[in-house]
Amino acid sequence: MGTALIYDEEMTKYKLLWVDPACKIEVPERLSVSYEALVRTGLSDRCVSVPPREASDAEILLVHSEEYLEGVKKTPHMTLEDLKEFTLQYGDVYFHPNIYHCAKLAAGSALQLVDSVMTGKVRNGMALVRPPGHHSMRSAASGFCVFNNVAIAARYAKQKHGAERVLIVDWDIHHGQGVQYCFEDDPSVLYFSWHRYERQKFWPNLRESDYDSVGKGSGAGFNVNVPWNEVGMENSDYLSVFCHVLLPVAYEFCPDLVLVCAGFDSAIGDPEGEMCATPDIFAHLTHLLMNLAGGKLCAVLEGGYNLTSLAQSVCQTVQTLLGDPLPQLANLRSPCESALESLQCVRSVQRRYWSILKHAADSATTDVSNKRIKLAKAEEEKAETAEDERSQEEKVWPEPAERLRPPVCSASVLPDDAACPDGLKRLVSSKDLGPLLVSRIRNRSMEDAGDADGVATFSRLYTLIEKMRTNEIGNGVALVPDVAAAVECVVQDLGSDLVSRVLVVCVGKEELNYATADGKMLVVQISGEDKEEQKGKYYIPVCLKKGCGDTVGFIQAVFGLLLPLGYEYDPGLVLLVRMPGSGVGDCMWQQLIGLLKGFAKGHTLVLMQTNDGACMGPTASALLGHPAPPLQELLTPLPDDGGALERMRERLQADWKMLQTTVSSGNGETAKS
Ligand code: SS9
Ligand code: ZN
Repeated sequence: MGTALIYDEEMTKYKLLWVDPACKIEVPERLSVSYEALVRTGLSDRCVSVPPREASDAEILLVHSEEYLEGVKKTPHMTLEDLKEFTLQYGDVYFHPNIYHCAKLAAGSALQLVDSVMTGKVRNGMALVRPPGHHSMRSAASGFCVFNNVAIAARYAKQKHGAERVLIVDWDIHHGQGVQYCFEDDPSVLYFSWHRYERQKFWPNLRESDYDSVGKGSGAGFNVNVPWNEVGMENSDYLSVFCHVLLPVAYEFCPDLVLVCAGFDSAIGDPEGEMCATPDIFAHLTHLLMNLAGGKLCAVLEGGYNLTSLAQSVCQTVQTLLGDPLPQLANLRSPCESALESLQCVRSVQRRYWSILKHAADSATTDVSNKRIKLAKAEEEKAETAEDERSQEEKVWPEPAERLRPPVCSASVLPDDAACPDGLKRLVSSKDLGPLLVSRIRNRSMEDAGDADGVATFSRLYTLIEKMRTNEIGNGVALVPDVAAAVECVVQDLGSDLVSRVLVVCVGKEELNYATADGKMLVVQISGEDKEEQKGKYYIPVCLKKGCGDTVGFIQAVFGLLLPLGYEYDPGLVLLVRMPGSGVGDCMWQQLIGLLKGFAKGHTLVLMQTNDGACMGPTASALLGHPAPPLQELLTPLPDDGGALERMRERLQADWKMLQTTVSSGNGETAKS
């Protein structure tokens, strides 16, 4: 389906013409180094190149006032002195004779991208633009921004393409107050922003950037702010907010289009953000949004002021849009106390508006306010001492690892009479397993499988896993006569020789006949039955009282439990098991496959029962990387069965830190060091 890339050298042709320490970081090279990195890595060649255009007056007026537009229109003819004076009425922004032209191209680029995606010319895309947009307001420039590119694009998508719901994800490290103001009372546009805040001490120092600004009137709940009250946030902090706030809310919102205010000043090395998330985190943030809205995602550049970190982050984003395997995020730490406090506050205020967060802890009934005061004190002390230390040391980080596409994307292991779906490579030949393995496999109970058949299937499975390990094959699906026996065989006899950690995701009820205590595998089982007790750290049964067809419950389990566990466990292989009669719907199943591709560099093996072949089509499609259809049902959520899942998450937090969503009950002195 393709990925659009929009870039034009013209947008490098304006710069700061006088001395202004606040603006000196916003340089033309931001755009040229980003583009050159895409060219150098061959990524730009793989994209569909779409030219920008100028946004029209009418389009700019979708967001801005006539007076403001008329004012900006005069800037190309101004003298240097006039430009300086015009600039003075706004904060942290500069004008240049060519910036009006570039601002029209920047907004027009966002519109070209929306057109390309909404008409189905491409699946998704990115626009590299200057000036950025998210700070500019109806009648004011701000923070290097002239026109609000993404806000204009959202109104345009509604008006021109009939989008009913637009999600804006602002992962820039600054609060896009311009976007917030634009859609504050509008329930059709959900604005999410995380931002460096430091209890209002960080620019733009607004009270309304805090977590309790949730939108107004009918727009209440459609503005989600996550303030960072400390610098140094890491990958785990970002992922926690995605898993525990943004994604559940976004899935419940069910957008027709996702727009990303893609600022990379939230990455390590940035002089503004001073955060520690590595450029490969943007691969995961992008991936996690790519199955919303049927895959329709437009990323528009905002900030990013460390040229190295910026270029790497842009490449990670575009490479993910193109569908390449995700980088492994090894050694995730726990989210820090300050991040947990923000998380807890956001969840507690948003739970009123989103039924999927209904069971989140209510901060009013816990001791978070006391904790806040202590934390704030600790943060302040840390900020003081850190100030001088930081100015001396330059951050260094390794270049992101190469993300190699396997020669074969998806393969299948099928009985001879089953058809192989288009695009999958059928594995026929297989290696000799050797007598020991053959006898181990024969000893397993496989009553309905003929002996020779069974061994042949498993030797093909072995080949498949081996080829995934060596990255000759990306992922695969196998139809087996007895799923339960096959799982046992794979985890005990086949997988364990080849990969050190296997994440087993079991949908539907299965009797577990193997030990999980050694951590070589982590089993998460989502089913409608409630017999099994949790057995230790590595066997986690999740019971949905209404079964796997309960979309809200399933989504809660996936984002609240499965994804954070997966990120913390960092498997080398994902084994997705579909038990017969699991009751999971096709859309949910495809979403699950899509999301699990974020682990183990995309190496997922799906096991299904021979007579469950009807879902082969949807499975193959998801494995090949096609976007999953949206989960419309979430718009009208069923009342769910209470806080059982929340209680389970709470219990597991001692073992799995990525499940935490509240501050610990100790004192506030343990914030990130
Ligand atoms: C420099 C202060 C700059 C404005 C930042 C705008 C970023 C837009 N120390 N403040 S993404
Ligand atoms: Zn920014």
